[in-house]
Amino acid sequence: MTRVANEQWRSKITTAEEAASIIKNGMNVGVSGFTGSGYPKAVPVALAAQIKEAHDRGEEFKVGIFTGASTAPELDGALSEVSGMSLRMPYQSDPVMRNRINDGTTVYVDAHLSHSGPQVWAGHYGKMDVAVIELTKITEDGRLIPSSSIGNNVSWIEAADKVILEVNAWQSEGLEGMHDIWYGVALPPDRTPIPINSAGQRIGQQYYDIPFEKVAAIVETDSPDRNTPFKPLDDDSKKIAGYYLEFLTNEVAKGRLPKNLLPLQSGVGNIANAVLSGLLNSDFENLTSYTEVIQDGMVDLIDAGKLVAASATAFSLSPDYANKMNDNAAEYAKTIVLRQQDISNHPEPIRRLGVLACNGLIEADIYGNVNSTHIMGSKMQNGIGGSGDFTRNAYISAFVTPSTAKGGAISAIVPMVSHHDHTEHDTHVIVTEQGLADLRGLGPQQRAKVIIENCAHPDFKPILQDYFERSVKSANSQHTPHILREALDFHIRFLETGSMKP
Ligand code: 0RQ
Repeated sequence: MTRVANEQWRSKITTAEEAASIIKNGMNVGVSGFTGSGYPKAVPVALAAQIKEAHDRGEEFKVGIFTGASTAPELDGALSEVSGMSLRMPYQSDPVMRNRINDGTTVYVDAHLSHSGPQVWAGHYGKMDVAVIELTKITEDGRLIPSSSIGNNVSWIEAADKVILEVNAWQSEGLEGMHDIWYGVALPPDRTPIPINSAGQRIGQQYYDIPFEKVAAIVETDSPDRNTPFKPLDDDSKKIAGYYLEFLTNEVAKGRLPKNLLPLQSGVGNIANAVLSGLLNSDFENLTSYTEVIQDGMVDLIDAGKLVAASATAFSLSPDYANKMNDNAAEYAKTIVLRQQDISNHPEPIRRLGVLACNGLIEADIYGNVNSTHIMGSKMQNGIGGSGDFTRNAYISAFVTPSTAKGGAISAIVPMVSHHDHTEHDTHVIVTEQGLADLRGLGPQQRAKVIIENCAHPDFKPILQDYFERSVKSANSQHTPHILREALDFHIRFLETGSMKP
């Protein structure tokens, strides 16, 4: 049965190729999609084919692509394969896309996720020509039901001249009712307070408002989201999760956190999932979450009755969990609220609710500055994503990482970060499999001692200690001691020898 149940909207149904042909060289295109969910499955592939044909004829054809966050091989992968993107923002994690960014084919604007929609809407990137948005269905009475992510869709629909809709029959009809679209978002000077006082509070409506005339085409699809399986939890992830949960337990014991904690935010990757698994086996109850993605571990916590409200903008599930979500979406909608990303990641509710943030990093320095994006100060990995939105505004901001990378050749704790995403001011806790450094209330030199002592790998502890002690005695020893000529020696050594070890 068709998912476009309304007669009037049915008149707009066409093929992916027809719809893609609306998009021309030089256009800015806003697409749905966030961490591999809710992205359009057919139009970008058709567009990539048309770009390739144009390139084969020797014609210029590149577009600017704006998303919620990372997408999938059918979008970032397909368009990167044909070198079809002039610009990409605000977050990606696709290997082919990453190569295009690093070889200079595509300009990448690595923006905070909460800023990205409003900035485009306000015209900071010029005009948005077309939005391509995935839906679950169009109801008989013409309501447009979002799919497995909302991301920047509301901003793209508002900003674009024309909208192409993909209606994906793979998405569960049970998703209807899970979304919360707040049309109170405005640009300055017309902004008003966001009336969210608890993680699960609904403040808006369950469907998009899109003027009928603005929709240029509707394409029907039936394709799964890109759902990547999580690696089985390794010992280091379990240790890191253990230290973090012990820290939270102590905070409760000291009366600094309520018994059911505060709303949890959990970044991408295995360690975040290990923390969620740890919570499952803990005594914590009545937990809530104010975050950007719903991961497997959260579904388990909901099933166990431990997570009672979860706010996000998208799913980031393994294939098994995506199927489970699809089968039981209507039931999960009692606990999960999907919001637009300028609300899920907005500093205002994050501060008001007192979110406990937990994010990954590439490297941290001995003073607590964090690099989340660049390998050896130069190569883009993914992007800052929502990590800045949450760490800057969290009640307690933790970073979690293994203490080494590349089989032990690289220390994740370095004298000075080679690229800067989060400053010392926003880093309250660092956790590695070696231990936890609670940096709250400490000055720079105290922080250095506790980070090296508790978090650095034994292979690197002596050389970090040596650097710090010599910095303290050096001519440049003031509030935050550094020997600037040596501060990046660890990185230089790795680039020259393949190891940070001397
Ligand atoms: O490279 O795959 O070539 O081996 O970096 O490392 O260990 O797989 O890291 O999946 O935990 O992600 C910061 C990238 C960590 C992630 C980051 C190499 C390592 C590997 C990836 P290979 P892992 P994880 C809200 C939160 C920003 C967005 C964010 C991220 C590759 O957490 O993207 O936080 N964060 N969003 O070998 C050189 C080092 C290295 C290193 C790791 N010190 N030096 N290479 N690597 N450490 C959620 C969203 O925004 C959706």
